[in-house]
Amino acid sequence: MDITGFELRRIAMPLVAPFRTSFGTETARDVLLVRVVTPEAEGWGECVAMSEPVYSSEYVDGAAEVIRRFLAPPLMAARDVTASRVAPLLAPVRGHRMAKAALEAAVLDAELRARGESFGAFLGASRDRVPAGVSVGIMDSIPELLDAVDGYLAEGYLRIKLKIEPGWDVAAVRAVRERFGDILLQVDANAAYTLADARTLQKLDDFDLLLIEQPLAEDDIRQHGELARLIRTPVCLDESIGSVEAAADAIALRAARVINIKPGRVGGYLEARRIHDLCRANGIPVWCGGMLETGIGRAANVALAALPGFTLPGDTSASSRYFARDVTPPFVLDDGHLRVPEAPGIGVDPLPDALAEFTTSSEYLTP
Ligand code: OSB
Ligand code: MG
Repeated sequence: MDITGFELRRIAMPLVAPFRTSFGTETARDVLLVRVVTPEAEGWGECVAMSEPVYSSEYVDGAAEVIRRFLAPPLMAARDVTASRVAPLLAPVRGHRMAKAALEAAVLDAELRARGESFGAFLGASRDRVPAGVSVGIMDSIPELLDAVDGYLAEGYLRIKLKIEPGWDVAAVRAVRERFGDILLQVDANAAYTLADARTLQKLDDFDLLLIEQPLAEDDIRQHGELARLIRTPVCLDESIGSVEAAADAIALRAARVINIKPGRVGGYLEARRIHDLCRANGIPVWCGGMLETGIGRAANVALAALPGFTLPGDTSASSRYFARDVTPPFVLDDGHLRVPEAPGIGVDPLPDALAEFTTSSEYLTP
């Protein structure tokens, strides 16, 4: 495919409730969408960078700028661009994986729409639906947390993930375990602890958690290995895994017994599949993380989560967990699961009215 142009569209999506993590509170999702135009088909990609560089070093304005100046031009100058050529063409630019992933996803969507193949079929999905977990933010009080978890369980979510930070950890986990009994339960610290907190984290051993996600800083892969020897709860890495090489290091250092795969964090769906394949060959379970995506990113994530190595429920919640109105037909929970789209490409089309309602800016890049 030759690329005619890229539309960069910014949308502002109000969240149904504030979402608090150890790095801050989100009340709206500020999203950069990429639409690639080619003579054969158009394709959509969602950039998962957040407004501020607090989950990782990327942020939305920076992603838009690096796409405009450094990433879109080489793709528009190249001939016969396919998704598999995007990462090699962009390799001279260091980092900026979320920006690169959005471009690769848009090109892959266009390529698959042009040949009538779905994301799931292309990636190697082995199921037509995936179990849904839900990520529950830090609350002002334990009663509020218990109400929130109660509501999600009543909706049918099959696994609960509690966000934790120093001061909101052992008591919150104990309260949820005591109230709801034998549910699938895990925690996510978003890098809020250090090895000096090992004694606190050991206290979580009593609660039969599926895993503790990213307790230590992004760069501390070796220290995660140390921590893993001090606690019984399996350590899962999120922020630390930016590539298949990082995943291989984490496995070799015994720093991760489980890996959270987010396509945006690792530079795209093709790298995400490589990490899945590596983990599967090494007996490391993986699950699909989330970044509060709209239906565009969610559609592709659900397809990825249907690969055979995704043996744990992901943060692939229904649209209603995030937004009163989504930009695609909403993803809904059915018996605790989301259906994998079967139509070509990501399998869903943005709704023009919804897109128009949330759009804050749009620009069209041409060669
Ligand atoms: O660490 O998994 C995370 C949301 C934004 C940034 C980082 C994370 C999260 C979540 C929510 O936990 C996942 C989701 O429901 O999309
Ligand atoms: Mg996480």
